[in-house]
Amino acid sequence: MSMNQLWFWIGFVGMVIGACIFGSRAIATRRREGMEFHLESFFICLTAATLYLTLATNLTVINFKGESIFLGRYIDWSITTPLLLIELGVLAGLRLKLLAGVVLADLYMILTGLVANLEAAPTSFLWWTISTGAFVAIFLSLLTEFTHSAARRSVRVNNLFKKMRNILLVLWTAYPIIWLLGTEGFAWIPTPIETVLYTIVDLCAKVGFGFILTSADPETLADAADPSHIKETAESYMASASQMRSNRSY
Ligand code: RET
Repeated sequence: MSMNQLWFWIGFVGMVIGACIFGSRAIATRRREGMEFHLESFFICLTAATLYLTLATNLTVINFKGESIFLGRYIDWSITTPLLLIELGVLAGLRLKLLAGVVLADLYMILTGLVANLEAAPTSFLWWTISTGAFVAIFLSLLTEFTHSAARRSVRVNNLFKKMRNILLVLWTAYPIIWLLGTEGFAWIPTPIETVLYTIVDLCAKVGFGFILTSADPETLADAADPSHIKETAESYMASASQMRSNRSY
């Protein structure tokens, strides 16, 4: 078994463990508000486990112009990264339209990242830059719109949001850096090491992130998930924005 394959199996087992933890938490909290966080974390790990299995068994490792492309990784990301952003959006009580915009930017980031992977240098660096542009837009929206919206929620929900936002920002930043260091970028690290790094960050961003989120105090999660709260947060945020506009002197 190659080092790549071994790490795909490790990724698979880690994600299955995550799915079991969050699945059982979702069942245990099924009659309580806030169970959606457990359920979403379960589906994130289930999706990743499934795609790691297809990578480990070579189904989604494709040969393109003589190079191995790990397509399964991109299929996984295009499903799980929107789900992770939706989790944060619900915590922040973000307006649905804004959340939809961020999810679209995220899909654009993953798809152009795949193109960067398929292309040869130097064009691949152009696509990396385009994909990183979308990443920067997401990064900034988390620090601005998400953060302003979360500031209108209860102190405990806001604190949980800030913790999860910071973890997400740090972990996600690792991806474009690994790409640059890896074989598709400057080739400073060999492909197997790149696979090890992606697998470790993936496990932290899905199992670790989900574990911290779903271990939060159940009252805070119930508060965060309350749909009337989310609506109120969005409305008060919009109202203050229009107030700011009418106060502005030209
Ligand atoms: C690529 C390469 C091109 C530039 C950028 C990338 C970003 C990828 C990211 C992936 C996040 C994945 C997560 C997975 C599961 O938990 C496509 C590597 C910006 C941010 C969080």
